[in-house]
Amino acid sequence: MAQVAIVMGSDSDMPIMKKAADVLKELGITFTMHIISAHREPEEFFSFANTAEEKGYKVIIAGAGMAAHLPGMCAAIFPLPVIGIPMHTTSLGGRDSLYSIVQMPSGIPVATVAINGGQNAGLLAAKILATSDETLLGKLKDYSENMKNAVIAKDAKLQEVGYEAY
Ligand code: RP5
Repeated sequence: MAQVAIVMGSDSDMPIMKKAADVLKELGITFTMHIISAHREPEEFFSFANTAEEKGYKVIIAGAGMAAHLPGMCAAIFPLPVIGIPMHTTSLGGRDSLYSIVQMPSGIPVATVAINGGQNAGLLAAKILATSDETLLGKLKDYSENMKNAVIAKDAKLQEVGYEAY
């Protein structure tokens, strides 16, 4: 039984959704990944959303672009947290996706990350699961520590070689 469902409106979203999957994999969180279009195949979408709770998912990560209704419609049906990832678009720079996902009506929240924010979506899902999982919480603390050390190492290199050689 997977903990997280990752869904996206099109295979063109995959490069961003893969970042969420990579984080979950790194942290040992089980997940499934599906291409499900709320617009192009509504029956398949409703079948997924209506059965997501009984399948045991604790969080859904949903990414979509343009008139991006997939995350909001997941949140309308699935009773647990939904994280939305707005895709960058060529016509409107992803503002269309962002506004579609973030401007949910009262009562139906979607935790919206940045445009193309696949990594943060994965981390946010992990943090939600870590509220009841001490081992996962420890892994998240290690993840943050590693990030901090990477920045410190970059600064040390800058000081050593100077900005022109960096
Ligand atoms: C949305 O339409 C998808 O999430 C995708 O971001 C966007 C464009 O889809 P394609 O035309 O690339 O399949 O449903």
